[in-house]
Order: sequence, then structure tokens, then C-alpha cells
Amino acid sequence: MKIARMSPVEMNLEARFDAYVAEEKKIEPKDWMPDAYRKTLIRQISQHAHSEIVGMLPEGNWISRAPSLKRKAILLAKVQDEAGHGLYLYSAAETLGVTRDQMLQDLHKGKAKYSSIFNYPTLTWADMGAVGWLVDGAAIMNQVPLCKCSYGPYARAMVRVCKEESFHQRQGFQVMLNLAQGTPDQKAMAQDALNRWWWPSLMMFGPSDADSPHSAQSMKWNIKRFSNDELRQRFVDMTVPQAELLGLTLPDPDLKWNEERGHYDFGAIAWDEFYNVIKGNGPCNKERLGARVKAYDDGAWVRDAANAYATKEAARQKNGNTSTHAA
Ligand code: FAQ
Repeated sequence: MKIARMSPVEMNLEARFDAYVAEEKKIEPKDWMPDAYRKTLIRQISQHAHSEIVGMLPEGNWISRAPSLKRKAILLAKVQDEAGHGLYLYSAAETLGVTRDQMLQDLHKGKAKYSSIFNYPTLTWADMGAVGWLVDGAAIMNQVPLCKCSYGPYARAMVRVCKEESFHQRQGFQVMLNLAQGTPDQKAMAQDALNRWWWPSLMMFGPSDADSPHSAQSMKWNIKRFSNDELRQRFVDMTVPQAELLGLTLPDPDLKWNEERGHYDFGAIAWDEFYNVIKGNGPCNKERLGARVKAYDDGAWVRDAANAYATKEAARQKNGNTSTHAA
């Protein structure tokens, strides 16, 4: 780590670190970092990874029921992308010294969180539209600034993730548009999905700034670049005209343009519901965690086989043989 204009002896490690971050420079895995910075990143990146993997479940549920081959292929590709995002993120977290097994154990025991949004059920095909449009839309709003986060491996992972999320958001909007321009029943189905996903999507940004214990420090470290409320407001401002274009109504009687602020005002968020969901009591928490634990247990033989193969290969290498040409 090189700090311009300041000699290392003049500054202790933490002050050097703070100055380095303030200069918008990237921290890399082997750089010195405060323990609390490392812990915060492990918490956030692993929870982000868990969200991607658990987030495959509500949409995976619809792959076999998509209304056409084209929609099935798109949805399948999207769900696979989410798996890829989880893998980049677990890898980024591993660079901080935590093992993937430890992260998964924390998820399975309910110690590590994942996004509240994935604890709601996907009841109709229109939910695939609403999830892509709103959930991926909110995810991008939150993740684009993370491309500039101070931790190099996380920032770089986010660049690719955001490109893919923007395709996801557009395909969701397209599903909504087709339904909104379809029969009255299809339009009603789209409206119903919007009614159910709107408020949980606003909750994705986390508690309001006044109740967000981690925000101040994470912003100081350039991990978070905007506060939860700032990003939530941007999302509302971006989405209102999109809903108008769809001819659908956002389920908020208090939503209105505020000329003075230059933003939309919106109604009160049901924070009791949010806290209830993140405590494990949402409509699908038990089902989602159960599905993840089962997938992990069912996959034990694959991990065992891969490990056995790796051990055998290592032994062959050690004995000077290569597996394919030994015979
Ligand atoms: N759900 O002090 P803050 C996606 C927790 S990816 C559950 O504000 P922070 C892609 C928070 O962890 C969606 N818990 O915390 C996709 C903390 O608890 P802890 C995931 C939440 O970290 C689309 C406590 O509340 N995205 O959707 C939530 O500074 C479609 C206090 O909160 C990311 O993870 C919540 N919504 O800010 C996949 C982005 N909000 O850890 C499939 C990266 C807060 O002390 C299909 N993460 N909590 O026990 C972030 O930007 C931040 O971590 C925030 C929370 C903004 C989520």
C-alpha cells in the first residue's frame, strides 16, 4: 500500500488504511486491513452470496411452468446467472480468510442472513415479471455503487453481476409489459403481482438510515457509497414512470411527486413486517432454508467424489505420474 505525501512512520496502520481508502484506492486481499473492516465485508459479501443462491428458489419454482419454450429458456438462463453470482461472491468472501463451508454452516444454522425479499412466495407467472422488474431493479440500484466499493475482489465481482442483472431486469419488465397489454385477466394478474412485490422490494434496501447500525462505518470505509434511504428513493423515482408506462398502479395512496424535493414522496414502510421476516418468520423462511439444507446434504456425494479425485490426482503428481499418460 503506497500513501503519497505521508511516510509510514508518521501514521499508524489504521490511519494509513483510512487515508488510502479516502483516496478511492482499492484494498486487495493481502493488504493490511482493520479486523472490523474484514468482518464487515465477510458479513455483507457472504449474505449477498446467500441471497443469490436462495434467490434461485422462488424463480426456479417456475422454470417447468413457464408459458412458452422461449420464456423457459430465458428463465433458466437467469436462474443459472444467479448461481454464478453466488459463486463469484463466495469466492470474493473467501479471499478474506473465511471458508465456504463456514459460510454455508452460518446460513444453514440461521446465523447469517439473506435478503428478506426471497421469503415471499411466487404465486403466478406474473410474479416472474414482478421479480425481474422490481427485485432485480432494486438489486441493480444497490449494486451499481458497489462496483466502486473499496474492496477490490467485491468491486470487480459486482461489475459482471450488474451487467447480468440489467438483462434480468429488462426481461422482467418485458414479461410485465406483455401481461399488461394482454387480456383483462392477464393485466389483473400483473397488477396483483405488483401489489404483492412492491413493498417487499422497498424493504430490500434495508432499515431506514436512522435504524441502520452498519451504514455510517460502511460508508466511511467506502464499502457502501450511498445510504439505504438514498438508494430506496432513487429506486422509487426510477420505477414510478415505468409503472405508468405499463399502465399499472403502484399500491401506495401516498405516492406523489414532491416538486420542492424533486423526488416522489411515498408512504410508510411496514418495518414490523421487515423485522419479522429477517428474524425468520416470513411466509417462506422455513421452506427456503429447508430447501438449501437439503440441497447441501444431497450434494455431499459430489463433494466427496471431487475431494477423492483431487487426493488421487495429488498423489499421482507426487509420484511423478500424470493421470492420462501414466499407462
Ligand atoms: N434482508 O445496518 P444495515 C439480489 C440486515 S441480491 C435481510 O442497514 P448493511 C439478486 C443487515 O444484514 C439481494 N437482512 O446493514 C437477485 C443487518 O443485519 P446483520 C441482496 C437485511 O449491511 C435478484 C441489519 O439488517 N443484495 O436480489 C436486509 O449496512 C433476483 C441492519 O441493516 C445484497 O446483499 C434485507 N433486505 O446494509 C437474486 C447487496 N437489509 O448483518 C435472485 C449487498 C438489512 O447485522 C433473484 N448488501 N438487513 O445481522 C448491502 O448492500 C447491504 O448489506 C444492505 C444492508 C443494504 C442489504
